[in-house]
Amino acid sequence: MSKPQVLQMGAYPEWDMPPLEARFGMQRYFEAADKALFLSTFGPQVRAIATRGDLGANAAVIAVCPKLEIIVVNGVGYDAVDLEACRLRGIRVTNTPEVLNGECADLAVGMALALTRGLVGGEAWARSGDWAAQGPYPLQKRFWGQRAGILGLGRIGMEVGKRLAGFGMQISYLARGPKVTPGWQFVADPVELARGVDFLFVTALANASTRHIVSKAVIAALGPEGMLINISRAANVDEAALLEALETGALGSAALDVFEGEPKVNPRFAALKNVLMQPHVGSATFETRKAMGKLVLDNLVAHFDGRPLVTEVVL
Ligand code: 8YV
Repeated sequence: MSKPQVLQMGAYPEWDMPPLEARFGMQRYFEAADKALFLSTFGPQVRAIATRGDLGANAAVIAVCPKLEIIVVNGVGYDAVDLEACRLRGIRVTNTPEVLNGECADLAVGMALALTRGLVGGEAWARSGDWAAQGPYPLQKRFWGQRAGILGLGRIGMEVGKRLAGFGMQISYLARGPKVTPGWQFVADPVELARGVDFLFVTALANASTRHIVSKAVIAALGPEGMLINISRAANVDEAALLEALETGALGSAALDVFEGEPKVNPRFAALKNVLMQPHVGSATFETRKAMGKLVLDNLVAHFDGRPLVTEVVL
């Protein structure tokens, strides 16, 4: 029996490919020189799309795959998948939740600590000879014991909170409603949340209702001593307002793992010393990416074996 044909939207780590190729016909869309021709050639045969959180599957791609049954996302974020197109056609969607919670939370807190204590500049100060030439590195700000807000208290947000509690932080959060927490304060409004904290961590899933939830007003409320940390999606932040606030000093600093138009990043960010930039590496460790790749495989195999999916997204 011929293998089910799978449209692979982007590269996966090399260790993911042998088990996928053993079961499926992996059609590498991302390697095609003429992508329109590739889709017209393979789209009619495709029964599954294997994609990534940053790549998704838009309506145009879904439309040229009339036999499409399932879209598996290597990533927890499925905002780049056209869910309405999937709902209309009964196409199933899976993602890779839970396995990356700790990794993403580590990066969020690590970025905030590094930026607060000037670790990037300190490394350059020690390595460049500035220490010997100019003396002690300039004093930085305290991280532990400050006030932290978590915008979106989902699985990743909870892990961020646990880590911040270890730093003795006073924690408040915004969610659809109050959650069971170890004494953290629920705040229903993002501006009010931002006004009361020194650090604002953005961990909310990205969808139409969260677009620009970090608005100009939220950024202003966070203020000239505040730090914004975003490990979710760039769409959750008004990036134009963020850049203006960082350039004028209306916002103190930002630690960002996601950007509009990534991997092409607005060059204005690179000119700013009050920004720590990371190249969308929240889940990017060997251990977590292996776990994510296994979920992609397990969901595909379960679907075509007629078994329940492992991590199905409720559409
Ligand atoms: C990567 C992510 O973009 O989990 C997500 O949603 O954004 C990241 O893990 C990618 O999906 C990893 O393949």
